[in-house]
Amino acid sequence: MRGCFITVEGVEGAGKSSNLDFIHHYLERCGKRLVLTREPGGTSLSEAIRALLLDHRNNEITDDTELLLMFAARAQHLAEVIRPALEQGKWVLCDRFTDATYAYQGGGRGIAKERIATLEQWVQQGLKPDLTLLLDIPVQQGLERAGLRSTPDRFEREQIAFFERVRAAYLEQARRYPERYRVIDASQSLDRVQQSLAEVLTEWLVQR
Ligand code: Z5A
Repeated sequence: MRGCFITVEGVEGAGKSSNLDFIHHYLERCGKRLVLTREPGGTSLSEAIRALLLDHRNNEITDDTELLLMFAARAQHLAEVIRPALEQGKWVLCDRFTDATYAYQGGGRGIAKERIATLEQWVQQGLKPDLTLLLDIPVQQGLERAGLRSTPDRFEREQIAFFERVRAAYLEQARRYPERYRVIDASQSLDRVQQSLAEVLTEWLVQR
């Protein structure tokens, strides 16, 4: 039987890194074998593309180039890691996926959704996450949390208006796909966020 594909999304400072281990261990305690991976990245080629995308010195990257690099990294990641794992019945837990493209390149950069959808169809051929956990936080609060980091990457140098558009695009995706999206209030304390995640995961596991 094909494994399940779970993605975790959120704006800057939402706490994805802080919660991925929790989600991973929670699902393992429920008896699931998991592959933990991330986007952009997850293979050596895709990690090299990630380095190009995040390097703050690459400020000549155009919006279209950024979009195509995201999907180039994704195509390789799907072929090498995600599809083989799912076909072997493993579950895949991925830190960001195509919803991030709709949010950052669509909402943030203003690229038309139809253009992203064309690439999504081409590269994914219908494969979509079974569950997307959106860690939602007001942009200002997220940026204050993330501000504790040392060297900002190419995305982290964007202005607050960019991240407001990213958050709005995520929430629009959540409204559009209620069957696979679960929105978690990430403005709470870490304990409360993890309690919410446990509740959502338990309910989702029972329903499927
Ligand atoms: N990107 C894109 O544009 N298009 C795409 O298609 C894809 C990605 C796939 C890299 O992603 C960039 O790629 C990303 C979007 C773009 N750029 N941005 N921005 P990434 O996922 O690797 O980068 P990230 O957003 O910086 O993720 P992160 O490292 O997981 O950060 P985070 O969500 O901000 O989480 P955190 O490091 O766990 O939390 C930040 C701080 O808050 C940290 O000090 C924590 O201790 C603290 N924290 C966390 N939770 C709490 C709570 N509940 N209370 C108090 N403090 C907390």
